[in-house]
Amino acid sequence: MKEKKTDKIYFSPLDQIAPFEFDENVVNVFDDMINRSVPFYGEIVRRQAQLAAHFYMNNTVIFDLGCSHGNFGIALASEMGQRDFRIKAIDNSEPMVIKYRDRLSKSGLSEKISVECSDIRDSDLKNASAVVMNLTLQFLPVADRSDFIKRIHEALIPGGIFLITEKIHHKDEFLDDLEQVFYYRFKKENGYSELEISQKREALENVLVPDTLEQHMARFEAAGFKNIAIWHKWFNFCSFICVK
Ligand code: GEK
Repeated sequence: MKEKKTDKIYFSPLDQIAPFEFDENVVNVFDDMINRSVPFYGEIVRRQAQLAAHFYMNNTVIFDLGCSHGNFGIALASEMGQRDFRIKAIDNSEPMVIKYRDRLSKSGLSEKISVECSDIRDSDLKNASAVVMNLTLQFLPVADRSDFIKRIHEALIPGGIFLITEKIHHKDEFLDDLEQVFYYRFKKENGYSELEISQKREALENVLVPDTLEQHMARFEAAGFKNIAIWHKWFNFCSFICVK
């Protein structure tokens, strides 16, 4: 039976907390970490796979930017069944990419899904009927974000969709604090201790930099998206759909 690996990375007190990285330790416990840290993660990925399957056009590509070890790609493949499709998945963490390729070869999907190990900012984006970017824009330098969203808009065919999920912060300080309180409550309910929560928070400081909902909306509009909607929101997590 496959052993379920539990995230214990910040379980013991650490003398020094290094900036968070998607290294081998994280990759080994990634599914446990993301499911216990992102509310409705499974639901979000499943609905995005259904949306991407709905909008996919023959002879186009679906991009998964910051794909990690491929939960979206695997969900999309199951949604597509016998239909042909192409995904180009990109991540700059080598251990993530190795694990994703291993999953693909075990499930016979290597022809349909290609995985590139590179910075998404250096990637060649074009001919896309769907672009998915979950919990990844937040790791790019703030100064690069608007141009990158513009490139995504340019890469989409007319009628194509951009699906993005981000951790956000509220522009109102009082409500921002309230969202944090409920977020840490969620993590505690999922078995993380106060120490784990605070050490992880320190590791993510200046690494994961969230925007407000309004900043995201303004950026999507400036890039040229015509129809923009929030299709899922839970306190400080938000999933958008933008149609070109
Ligand atoms: C999921 N989307 O399972 N270029 C390429 N990859 C990057 C970059 C970059 N500049 N910056 C970060 N990454 C996935 C979850 S995780 C989110 C995404 C999280 C990659 C990084 O290596 C990691 O795999 C991913 O973006 C973010 O739906 O764990 O908080």
